[in-house]
Amino acid sequence: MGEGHDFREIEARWQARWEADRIDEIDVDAVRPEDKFYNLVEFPYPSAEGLHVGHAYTYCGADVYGRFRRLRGRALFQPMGFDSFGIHTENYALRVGENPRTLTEKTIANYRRQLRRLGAAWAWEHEVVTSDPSFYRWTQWIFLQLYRAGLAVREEAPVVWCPSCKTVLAFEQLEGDRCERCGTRVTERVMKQWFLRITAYAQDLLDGLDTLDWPPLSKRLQADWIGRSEGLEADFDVPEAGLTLSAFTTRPDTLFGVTFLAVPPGHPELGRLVTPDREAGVRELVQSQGGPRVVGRWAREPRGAFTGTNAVHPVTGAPIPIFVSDYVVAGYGTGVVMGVPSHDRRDFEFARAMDLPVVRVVEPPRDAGEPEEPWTGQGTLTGSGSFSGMPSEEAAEAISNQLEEEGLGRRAVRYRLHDWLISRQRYWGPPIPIVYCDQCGEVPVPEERLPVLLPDVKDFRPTGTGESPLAAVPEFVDTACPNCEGPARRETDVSDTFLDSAWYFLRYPSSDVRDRPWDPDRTARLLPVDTYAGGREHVVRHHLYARFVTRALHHLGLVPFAEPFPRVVLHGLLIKDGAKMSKSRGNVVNPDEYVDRVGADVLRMYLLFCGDWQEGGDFRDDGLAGIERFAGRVWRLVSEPHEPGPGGVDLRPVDRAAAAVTDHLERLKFNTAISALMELATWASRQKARMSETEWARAARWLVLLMAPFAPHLSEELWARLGGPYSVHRQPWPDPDPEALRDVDFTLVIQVNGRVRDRRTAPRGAGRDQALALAMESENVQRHLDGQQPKGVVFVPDRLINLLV
Ligand code: ANZ
Ligand code: ZN
Repeated sequence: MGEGHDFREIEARWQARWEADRIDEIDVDAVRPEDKFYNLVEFPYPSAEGLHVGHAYTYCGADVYGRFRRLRGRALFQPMGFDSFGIHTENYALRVGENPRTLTEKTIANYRRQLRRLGAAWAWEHEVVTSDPSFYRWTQWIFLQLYRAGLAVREEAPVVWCPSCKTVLAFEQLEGDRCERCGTRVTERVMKQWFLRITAYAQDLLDGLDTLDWPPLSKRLQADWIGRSEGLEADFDVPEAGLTLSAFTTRPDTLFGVTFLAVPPGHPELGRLVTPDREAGVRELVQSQGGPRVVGRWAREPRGAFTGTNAVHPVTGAPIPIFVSDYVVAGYGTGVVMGVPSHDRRDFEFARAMDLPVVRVVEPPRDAGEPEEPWTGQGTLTGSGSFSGMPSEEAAEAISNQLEEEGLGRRAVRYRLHDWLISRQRYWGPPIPIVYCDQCGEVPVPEERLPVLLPDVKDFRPTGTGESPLAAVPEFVDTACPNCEGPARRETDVSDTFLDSAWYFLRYPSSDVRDRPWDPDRTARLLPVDTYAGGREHVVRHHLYARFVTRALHHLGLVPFAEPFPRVVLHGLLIKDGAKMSKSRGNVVNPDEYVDRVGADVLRMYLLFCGDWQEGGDFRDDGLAGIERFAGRVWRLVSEPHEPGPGGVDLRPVDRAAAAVTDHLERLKFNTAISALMELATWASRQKARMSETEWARAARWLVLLMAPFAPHLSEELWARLGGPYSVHRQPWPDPDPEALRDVDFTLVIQVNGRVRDRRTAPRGAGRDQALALAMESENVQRHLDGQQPKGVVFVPDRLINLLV
């Protein structure tokens, strides 16, 4: 019993009532598209430790926002589910020696319980579980649609292999040269694998970013990951070997500075390039290096060996020695580098190591940099024949034109993005629905025979042989060809978990539909998602994959929109007592424990009060105690009887608080919204005794309504005690009287070039000139203007002024 209110009893009672009344469900067959608010949050993978407070942090922020939208008139659809397939779940099952299927059932049950206790408005009737056949049947179906469209292909390629997880990985699942799941340093293998052709959508995915309301950082990270480069493919003849090597360069202006070519150890023409006397040296390099390099992001000292063969420079005709080097990435550009040591750092290091000449062909604008160092910027050309004297940009155009005219090169666009490798040699995932027949070759499983069920097996340990454990299950592998009924073998790899999460949001509205992945009418009513809330770690993985799958389905006419998440909001990192939370530090906040101790309402409010949600917060138990006291204060204030006073109380502070809370919520500033609620509660307790019955009714009701998104249980209880109609969560949001908001002070935010430099109190309705005058008075602003006059002024009435210099 914390300060007089029995939160345990109250929270349990209202949760039961809401569930019985289906208050958080909507009619997905009737909701109007303009009314709905699809509030998506990242669904968790159910781990054994239970719900992480990081998830609770995401969910509380998203839920408060969703509830706010509902109180403002939208039909909230806020589903929840479980990303229960995948290596993470399986690795845990291996550790504890339990079958992932039974383990998953248990962990999900625990998560459901924990998620319910948070008091969020989950639409549980639309739950999805990715490891359930009713879900993965459609993951397999999507694979087949992509397969038919030529977007799922099986290819032999050098791939990244995790020796500990014993499976291949996608590039997005690397952190540097380590497996993102287990931290082991990865190696490479050449294997026949399934790829999804995300690269076919590289440009579309890049262009689509412009249409999205996403944090700028997310957009930038995705754009960098896609990595578009424009440049030139320059052809270098190799008469000695009877072939031509094309090199992709983003700096055609440096063509005259080329002093070598380099190819990766796995280059297909290596056999023809290496002369007999050089074979030993090249072999040594290739072997010590361990095969082809597909990952260009690994930092390592460049090493190399001369092939014994020269190419011919396309313009000067000079002989250019060809090297094999492990700094060249097999899968990027043309897989051939034209080495310009004077203007590229890696080429420079390589040339040093190999004792190759460094010829400067671009003069820096000023005498910048050490002559010993490569100059990687632009400048004026020198030693470049008729192009000497031209600025870099102009020379790049002129050289590209000349090579194109002479048929010695062509302009080209390249992307860093690789195709998405989805095969996993593991057990716990959806089997890839393909059959191999001696007669018919690769045959897709017919849609009506889906799902290809994941069999129950005793031994689900990864084998490390390059085959999934399913390969050892004859009842699974041996099958009849869907085409000719002859003997055939099933594909034994399962697909990447990220394929499950690339479409789960399409399934939520149709989670109960049996005969198709999604109902078109429901999809048109509910999608795309209105707001997607999550952490920052998914930007190049999950968000990119989901965008790709949605786009591909859109092109196939299967969904009516190209972008699944027009708006994404990201929260910052939650820390504990100033330190990062980690198991080893033993400072991980367990949401369950806190719900037990202080209740969901207090935990929710504190999570959102301990910092700016979008920036991150610091969870401290003493801070939590402050919120506990606040909840107790509100409880006593509203639940204790009111003896009507003389009346005549100026109620404008109530309207102003409503306006402030609304404004903060619109901008996801939960912490300042809670501060405004605290101020309102303090004011109301001071005035309570003076208020008339009607005055008190208005003040108390508005306070409770404004608190409803944050503290749903407490508010429901107090609302009922005030005699309000059930439910507080279905009331209209307080609409402040504009008269009450006039002539009141507000805090003017003063920025210089978009950064906050000061704040001043100003009367509401103050004009641009008045705001500018206030801004110019500020010492700190003057310091940042550094004597300059602002070139431009952005003025947002009643909020901010931004001076641009
Ligand atoms: C000559 C040159 C001179 C380059 C210079 C740069 C600076 P981005 O911008 O990331 O697209 N390159 C091309 N293919 C490569 C491969 N397979 N492995 C490793 N490096 C490769 O990078 C394009 C630049 O990366 C290309 O432009 C090429 O080096 C190198 F002063 O060509 B450059
Ligand atoms: Zn066949």
